[in-house]
Amino acid sequence: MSKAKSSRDRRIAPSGVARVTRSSINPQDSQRTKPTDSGLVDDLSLMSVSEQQASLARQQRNYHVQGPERKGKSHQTSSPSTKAVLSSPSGSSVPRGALGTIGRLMKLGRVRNIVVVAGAGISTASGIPDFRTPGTGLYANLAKYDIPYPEAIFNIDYFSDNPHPFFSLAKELYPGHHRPNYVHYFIRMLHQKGLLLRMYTQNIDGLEKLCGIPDDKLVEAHGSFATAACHLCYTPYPAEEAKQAIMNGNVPICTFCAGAVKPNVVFFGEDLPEKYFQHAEDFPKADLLMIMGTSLKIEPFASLVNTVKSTVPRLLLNRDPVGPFERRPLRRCDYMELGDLSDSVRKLAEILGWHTEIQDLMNSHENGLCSYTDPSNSSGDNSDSSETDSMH
Ligand code: CNA
Repeated sequence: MSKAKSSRDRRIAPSGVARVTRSSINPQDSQRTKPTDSGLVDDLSLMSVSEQQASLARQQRNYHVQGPERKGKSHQTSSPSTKAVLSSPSGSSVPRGALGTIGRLMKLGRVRNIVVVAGAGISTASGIPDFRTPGTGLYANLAKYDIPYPEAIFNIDYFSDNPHPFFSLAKELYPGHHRPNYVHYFIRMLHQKGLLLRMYTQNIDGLEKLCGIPDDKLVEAHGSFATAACHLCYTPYPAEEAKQAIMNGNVPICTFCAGAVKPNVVFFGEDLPEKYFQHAEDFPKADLLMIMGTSLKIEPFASLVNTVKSTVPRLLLNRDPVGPFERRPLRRCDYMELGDLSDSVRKLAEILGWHTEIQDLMNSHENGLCSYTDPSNSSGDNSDSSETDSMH
């Protein structure tokens, strides 16, 4: 396999905390549209008006904002009591904020090619710590691995000298101990609704495959435990044998060059899998980018989010603003919902009317019944593909 050079260097995060600056309604569109579609007018105008027009429209708007002002934290809260709600002239209220806007665009069929970009935060609800969350993240709990600095555990040169710290961590991360959570099943539902162009994940826990997202919809950008090879000469090694050795506290040794074998998880300084370069085709085609549970600190992955067209909505679902969402000005079509990811995803699912369907899918899949039938698929193929089932 040809491998391009990667640069998984840490990127210096820009300082400062960004607030969402949302554009508002286009008055001309508003006049053309029924009053009950006020939220919709607002949202669609975001796709077409310039910042100057939006600013003018803001001054002319008739709507009444209930609750706190729609700036800063009001976009970030997951508490219904402080959620901004717009009342239309007819008196009916529609959910506002990032999730309301994106949900309406999806319901209207304006979105057909969603690219999901994900990180360790989508798996914390499955009990797998992320890297950087203070207190619970792996970087805050590395004392037991006796390493000089946190990133050493994923540094290929350090591994060459001493593979034991990574193998200790690998014992915890190897797929098998954890189950996918609601967020994974939401992404699978995007696929089942025919909306998922591709999911790009940095995770190595295998939960995307385990929940039934098919291989051709998934790019595991930082590799996985599914295969193993010598870290020096790349000679493949049986993954199950590597796992057994690591679980028993041994170092699997390459039969060709006697180097240490490791699972094909991408370390700092290593090449990314060939599949990663599919991004050059996918991101220009995306009509919605969903960024979930990542600090966007690892390159080149982090910069992918800047390669969608500037008119394409980008939705960040995370605890805190990250990457381009830390900067001012934000893109006009940038949205973020800050807070617990499972809560945010569930709210979006409720707006879309998918919540029960996702729960049914999750329950049947997790109970091993696989009885869920995808309503969008008359052939009854429920995407519980053999590659997914084989991981159970
Ligand atoms: P990270 O740097 O730890 O960032 C995670 C982000 O998710 C942070 O911004 C958190 O605030 C946020 N977050 C965590 N939990 C939640 C939650 N419940 N709700 C909302 N936001 C939350 O991890 P990244 O993925 O950005 O870094 C990439 C690394 C992490 C990749 O190379 C992975 O291999 C590596 N990693 C993967 C796993 C896994 O596979 N599950 C676990 C730990 C680390």
